Amino acid sequence: MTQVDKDLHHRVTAAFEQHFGQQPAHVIRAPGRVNLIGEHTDYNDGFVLPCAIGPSTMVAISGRNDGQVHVLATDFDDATDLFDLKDIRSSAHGWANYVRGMVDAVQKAEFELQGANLAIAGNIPKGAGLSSSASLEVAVGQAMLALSGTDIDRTKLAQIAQAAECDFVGTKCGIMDQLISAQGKAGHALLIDCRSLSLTDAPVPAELAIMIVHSGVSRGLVEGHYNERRRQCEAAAKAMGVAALRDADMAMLAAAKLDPVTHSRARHVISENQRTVEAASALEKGDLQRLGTLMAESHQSMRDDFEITVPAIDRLVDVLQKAIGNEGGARMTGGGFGGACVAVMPASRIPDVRAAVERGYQTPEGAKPMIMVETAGPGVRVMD
Ligand code: GAF
Repeated sequence: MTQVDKDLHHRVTAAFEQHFGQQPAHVIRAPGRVNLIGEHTDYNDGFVLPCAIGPSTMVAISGRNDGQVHVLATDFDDATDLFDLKDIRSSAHGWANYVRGMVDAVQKAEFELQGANLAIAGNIPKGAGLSSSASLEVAVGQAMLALSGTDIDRTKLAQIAQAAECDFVGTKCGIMDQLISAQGKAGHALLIDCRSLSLTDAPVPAELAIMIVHSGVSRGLVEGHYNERRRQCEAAAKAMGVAALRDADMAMLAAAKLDPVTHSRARHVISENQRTVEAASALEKGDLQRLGTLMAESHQSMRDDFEITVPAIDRLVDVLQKAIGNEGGARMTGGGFGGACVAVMPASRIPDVRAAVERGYQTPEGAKPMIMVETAGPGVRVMD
């Protein structure tokens, strides 16, 4: 266990013991993720290339025999929640809906659950676009199932977590975040085909660094923008007569009579799918120059065609790209409208790229940005 994991494990178990006056039966860890390339392609049945990262959400759990679920959220000022397994309704507290929604979705998938005490603690920066919510859903689902001694296929667990977010929370997300949190593999990114849900290993060599820089612009309430993008993509697919934009190509797009905005949205997705598949092969060949070009094109497409970047993010990506040169690349990562950028480069370049970012970029509040250097880590697991 890394020191960071040990600290988080200690924090969640200590909070559990203090609040519930007993020891947890299990502690579950589910990681956040960074997506190297392939943005807003997942809900278009396309391709993504994420990896799980070190920061995670941990859930400590023990059983109850009254059918109730009691929850302590250590990262929300020790806020608590309580609900009955037989009557799960939406809560006025945003964080609680990820827990309620996941428990509800697990039951709707016909798994038998028992009541539980849960304590939650995490170290994924919030609002950074690094999937703190998906990791919470996956950790809660795995914890509830571990308690009832039920084994679950990890892809199935991710599908249930996606359903929780779409149906209970109301963000019509794709499968990427939940699937990589569930299926992540140490030392690897995964090329995910979001139609077949097949996972192809994309090894990240040890001499390659993944740097994540938080722009300092928090991704606030972005469901509205996100759901709108999804609707536009579905409208484009329908107009072209295909099941999903995964099935469209540039010739079909050129022939289709789409309004300019819908056209641009579709162009992003069609081109991003091609870039993602090619990026996986550039990574495999160690062709950092090509990978960098594809990441730059991805960012440009998110900025101009999909319109999900913000000026601070564009500035940060510019600083990163200039510092890295042709030895790798940088782009915004995640759903957009704020959050973090991801950069890939030889590990030897970390000190000078870090210095260039600290010199060349300030958050909108005038602070130094948060910089994390990550290695690809494993997916969800029951720690004890
Ligand atoms: C968010 C969503 F949750 C993912 O499903 C994905 O669409 C991503 O935005 C954009 O690629 O993280």
